[in-house]
Amino acid sequence: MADKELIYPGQSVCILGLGVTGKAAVRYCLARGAKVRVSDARSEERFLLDESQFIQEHALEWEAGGHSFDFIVQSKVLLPSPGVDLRGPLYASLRQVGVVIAGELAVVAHEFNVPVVAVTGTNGKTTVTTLIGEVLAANGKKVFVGGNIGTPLYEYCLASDSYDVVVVEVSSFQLEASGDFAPDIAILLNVTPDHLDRHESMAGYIAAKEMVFSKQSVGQLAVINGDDPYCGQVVVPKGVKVERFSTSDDCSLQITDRMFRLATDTGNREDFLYEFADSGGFAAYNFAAAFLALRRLGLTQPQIDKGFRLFRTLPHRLEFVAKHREVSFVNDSKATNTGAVVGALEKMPQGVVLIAGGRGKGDDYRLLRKSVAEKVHTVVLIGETAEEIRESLADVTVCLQAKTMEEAVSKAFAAAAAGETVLLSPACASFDMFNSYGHRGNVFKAAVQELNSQRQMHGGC
Ligand code: UMA
Repeated sequence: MADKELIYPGQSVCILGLGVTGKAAVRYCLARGAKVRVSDARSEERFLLDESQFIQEHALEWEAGGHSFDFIVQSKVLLPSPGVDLRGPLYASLRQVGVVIAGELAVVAHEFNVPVVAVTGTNGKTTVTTLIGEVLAANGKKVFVGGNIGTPLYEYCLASDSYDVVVVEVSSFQLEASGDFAPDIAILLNVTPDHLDRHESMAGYIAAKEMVFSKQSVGQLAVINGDDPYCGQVVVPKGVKVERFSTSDDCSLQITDRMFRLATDTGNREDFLYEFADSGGFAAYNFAAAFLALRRLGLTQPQIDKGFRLFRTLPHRLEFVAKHREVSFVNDSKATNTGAVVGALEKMPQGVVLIAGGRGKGDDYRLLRKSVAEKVHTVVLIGETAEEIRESLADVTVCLQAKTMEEAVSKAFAAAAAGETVLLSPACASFDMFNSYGHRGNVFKAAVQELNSQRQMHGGC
């Protein structure tokens, strides 16, 4: 069955999970005339407390406290939220009796009549999605920016406005059930271990990432990091144009010190200065990927240059917070995997006190050993993974433990000497102690400010 026919008047649909995606899915399906029921894993009491108004407003049939075969099987189509892990016997049984399981990308795949840019990768997705959106907007384009960044694509379908371009951040969870979704430009920024509790292995994680290209065809573009070994394993369908960005000279865009060297049709190189971008590290790769997409969308070099210069980096990504008694505090709460922490430490001078830990995602913390041994003299561990990280790092650095972020900041500050940096770069998700990485970063920033006011009260300088 083509994805096009999935949701239509009278179709019976069950939506799994009533979070951000689930609520948008309800409104999308009702707007398309489907019959909708909802199943959520939250306890019945919690679910009613949080959602009774939404349920009443949309007159939904529902179950809570888990997902049951008998409830779901009354629908022909099942729309899971990205957080739902589709392994397991329930989903196998539902498939066996003919229930179609489709993620958001599969459902909306046929809804686009403007160019779609999809951005994926382990780190930098939100930055590159935002960057492309902002450069387009700065050049007068009406852009819908959505996906994993926070606004479901269902909202694009429901919007009364018309747009020139859609830019969507896509996660491996969303790609797992992406059906016929075929972006005109698909970007793969990098792949390092993440979400291995869900994808089981690196092979499973890469296979999910590869889905961003799998339905592309002739005339569409794949933009891929040419320096990343895992990205090198990805297969792109025949006929799809591939443009790679890397530091070597045999790719579409060569990253050199402060310059992008672009391959042209004549075989020569055209240079583009990027002095405005935070050079080195991930930043140059992020700008390079965005550059190739923007060029493909028809923007000229001066137009791209203008947009890049206006761009300001997002919070919680190596965000400088404050300096107290010659100790710098940096908030990198968005670093929820080891690859991101390694990238952050690469940019740090010697003498780092690292605050790390949280909810694990199957990552192997031994991947931090080299960078930590080089730059970090003390790690302050928080959250559920504290012991696991300690076991991975105890012989290369001093490991301390803290129960709260406030305690972690206080211990880190005490361990840091003048001229050193306290870096929050957790390598883990935040949900064991906080609502989101943003919440975690804000609590860190507040604790740093509190430290300052306490010192002022006690007459510190
Ligand atoms: N639920 C179930 N059954 C389950 C799992 C969850 O019923 O097996 C229910 C929960 O009780 C809750 C709802 O589902 O009611 C939550 O759904 P969800 O976890 O899919 O989250 P949403 O609120 O729909 O948000 C999702 C993305 N979340 C995840 O992928 C976990 C958001 O990305 C995204 O912004 C939003 O859709 C819009 O696209 C967040 C994220 O952490 C920021 N993403 C991961 C990442 O970036 O690393 C992939």
